[in-house]
Amino acid sequence: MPGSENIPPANVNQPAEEYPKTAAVLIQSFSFAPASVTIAAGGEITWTNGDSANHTVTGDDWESGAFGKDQTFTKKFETPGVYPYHCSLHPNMTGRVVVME
Ligand SMILES: [Cu+2]
Repeated sequence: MPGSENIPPANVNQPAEEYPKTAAVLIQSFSFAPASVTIAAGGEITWTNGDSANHTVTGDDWESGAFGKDQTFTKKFETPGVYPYHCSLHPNMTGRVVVME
């Protein structure tokens, strides 16, 4: 078609990057913000504790351990799915990670 020779081949079949490979969650005022975060499979999430209180990021079979103010915890998610988590010190603090294909 006319003009198609001007489209770089690399852009023709390349899918749109729909989901980020990295995301950040801030722990502030005893809640996770945002409470739900979506990343691409193989991506990493970093939680930063903005509270003076210690918190944890605890999933079904993964656990950050308690960490304090301005400290971070980073986890890589390889498998698509929904990963609910909470703070083991304050069980009312909940969040989830959604990992897309
Ligand atoms: Cu907590």
